[in-house]
Amino acid sequence: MIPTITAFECSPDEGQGLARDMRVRWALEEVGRPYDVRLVSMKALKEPEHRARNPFGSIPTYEEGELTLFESGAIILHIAERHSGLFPKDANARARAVTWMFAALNTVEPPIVEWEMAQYFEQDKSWRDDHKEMIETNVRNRLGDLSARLGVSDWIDGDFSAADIMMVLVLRRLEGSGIVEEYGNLARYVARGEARPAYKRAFKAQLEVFKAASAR
Ligand code: GTB
Repeated sequence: MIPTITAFECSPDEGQGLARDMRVRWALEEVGRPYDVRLVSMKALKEPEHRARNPFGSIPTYEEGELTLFESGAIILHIAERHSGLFPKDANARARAVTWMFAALNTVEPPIVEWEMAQYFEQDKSWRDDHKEMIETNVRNRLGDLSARLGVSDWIDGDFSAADIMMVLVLRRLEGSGIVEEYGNLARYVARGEARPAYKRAFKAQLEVFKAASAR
């Protein structure tokens, strides 16, 4: 059965792959699974039909037969558990990959999201610079620790896994800030992820959506 995912009808990032449907697209491309996409407008996100898929009115969601999932982490976990290629076979290595998925979502992403929010909503605030300094320190603390752990490895824990999809895309949210580039191994890690054929297919697919929306 071909799953259906949801994505923005017109993504605010103009197709740069920063919205979270990119995580699901990349995972499905890695495991070689075709998928359908239901595009949702910002208004439709908050309507009952979409809230039945995701009570918080967000993308991405994932529908496969009777099953409907939301939360990008849960969706990637589901895909990785049901198809080979995204989790190691060894049980302990698999548990570590899951740990790194949680680390990406619960430890690395929160200060990055705060940084992003500050870019959008705090530009006109008198306390903007002080807050920005604090947020950037928090982001650098996380990236410094991550960089130290990654070292010279290609991927975060052994072979490429679902954890790398999550971590690379979380780091991509800092694009344009120059912060990731301060950590050469993290910048190369992101580039390594972006060079994967599955990533490129996923990126192209979501960019096409934006191009089609702009042409209308
Ligand atoms: N924890 C959930 C998950 O991981 O799935 C978070 C889901 C979420 O926040 N989704 C966002 C959304 O639907 C899209 S990805 N927002 C609309 C809403 O809630 O009303 C966040 C996002 C949006 C846009 C950009 N961008 O333009 O750069 C980047 C990231």
